Amino acid sequence: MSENLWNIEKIPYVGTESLRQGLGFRYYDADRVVAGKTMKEWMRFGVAYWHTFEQRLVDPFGSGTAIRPFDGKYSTPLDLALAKVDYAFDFFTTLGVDYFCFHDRDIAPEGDTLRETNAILDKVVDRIEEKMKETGVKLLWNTSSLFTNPRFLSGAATSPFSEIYAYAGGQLKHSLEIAKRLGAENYVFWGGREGYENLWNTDLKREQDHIARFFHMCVDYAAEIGLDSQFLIEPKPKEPTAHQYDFDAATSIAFLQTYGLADKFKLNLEGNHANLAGHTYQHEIRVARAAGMLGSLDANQGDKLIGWDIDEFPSDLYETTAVMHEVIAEGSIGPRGGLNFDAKPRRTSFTAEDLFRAHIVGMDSYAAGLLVAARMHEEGVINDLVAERYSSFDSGIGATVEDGTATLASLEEHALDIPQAELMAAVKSDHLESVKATINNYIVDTLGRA
Ligand code: XUL
Ligand code: CO
Repeated sequence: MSENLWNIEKIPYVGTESLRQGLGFRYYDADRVVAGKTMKEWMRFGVAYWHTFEQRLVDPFGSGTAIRPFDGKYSTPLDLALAKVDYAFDFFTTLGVDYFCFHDRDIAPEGDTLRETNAILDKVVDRIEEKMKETGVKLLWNTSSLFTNPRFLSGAATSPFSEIYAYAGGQLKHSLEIAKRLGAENYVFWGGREGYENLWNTDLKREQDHIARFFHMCVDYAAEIGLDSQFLIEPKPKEPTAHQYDFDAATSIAFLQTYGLADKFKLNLEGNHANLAGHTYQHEIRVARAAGMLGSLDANQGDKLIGWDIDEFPSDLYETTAVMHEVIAEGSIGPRGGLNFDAKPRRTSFTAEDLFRAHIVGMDSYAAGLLVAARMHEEGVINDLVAERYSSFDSGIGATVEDGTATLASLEEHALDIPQAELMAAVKSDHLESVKATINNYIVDTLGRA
C-alpha cells in the first residue's frame, strides 16, 4: 500500500486493457500530445476543495453519508482544517492533477470578528503555501464565500443592509490578498445570494448599482496590490435565490458591459448552471467565446430528470466532446482557465475511494472528449460544414453585407425580380440528422481506436 493519507496508489494510466472501470485512467494520459498540446495542458484539471474535502453528501431530505479518512481524528476545528490541507495535497498528487480551487470558508473555520477570522484563515493559508511549494500543485482560482454565513441571508454586495455590504467588502479584500500570495491564476465571483427572492421588496436597480461598485472596488484593489489573477464571473440563473443577477453568460456579459467592467472580467462557466438556465453547456461557452469572454470552466453535469443543481461528475461523452470542440476552436480554455470539478459523488457513493473514482471518470470523460474533438477538428468535419453553410456570404451580395456596403435599397434591387423557384434553389438542406450521426461515428470510432 502507498504511504499517502488516503491509502490509495497513484492513479495510473492503464489504457484500454479492461472494459470495467477501476482506479486507473482509460483515456487520460497526462503527457500525451493531442492537437499540439499535452492533455494536461489542454485541460488543466482542478479539484474543488468544497466538494471533495468538505461535502458530506447531504441532500434536502437527509444528512451526510460520506465517510472520510479524517473523520473524528482531530479535536479542534483548526486542527482538522490544517490536517485537511495535508489530505488535500495527497489527494491532488495521488490523482495527478495540477490545480485546485477553494472558497475562504472551505479551508478554515470562522472566528467572532473578521479580524479573528482572517487570523485563523492565514494559519491555514500558511500550510497551503508550504504544500504548494512542496508539490508544485497550483491554485486555479480562489473565491470568497459571501453566502454561507447567516449574515448573508439577503446577499452580500446586493444586501439591503449596508453593514453586511461593508463586511463583505472587508472579507473580499483579504481573499484578494490570499489570491496574490498564492499566485492564483484566476479569481472567481459566483453571486451566491446576489439576486432576489421577490421583486415586491427589491430595488433591482439599486442592488445592481451596488454590486457593480463592489466589482470596481475589487478591480481597484487588485491594481493597488499588483494582483494579476484573471477575474471571472460565474453565471447561474437561480438557486439559492429565485433569480440570480448573473443569470447566464449573455446576461453577465451585458451587466459587465453596462457597468464598464467588460475589459476586467471573463466568465467561469458551469455545465449544470447552463442547464438550469435552459441552455446547453456548449451554448454558454459559445456565447462567451463570441464576446471574447471565455475564462474557465466548472466541469459537472446536470440530470434531465432533476430540477436542481446536482453537480454530478461529468460522464456524458457527447457533452464533453461538445465542450472540447469549443475549447479546441478557441485554442485554450481562456487565457488562464482550466477544468475545475465543481462536482460531487452521488450520496450512494460514500466511500473515500469513490472520490477518486468520480474524478477519474470526470478526467477520462474530458480526455475522451478531447480525442474526439481533436480528430473532428483535424479532419475539418465541423469547420467545413459551417464554412460551407455560410459560404454565400463570401462573395456577391453576401459579401456586401459583411463589408458594410449593403443598404436596404441595394438588397431590394438585388431581390426584386428573382423568381421564387430560383430563390429556393439558394436554400440548402442542413441534413442535420446526418451531422448528428457523424458526430456519433467519430465518438465510437475514435474511442474504439484510442
Ligand atoms: C455554486 C457554485 C459555486 C461556485 C464557486 O453552484 O458553482 O461553488 O463555483 O463559488
Ligand atoms: Co461552480
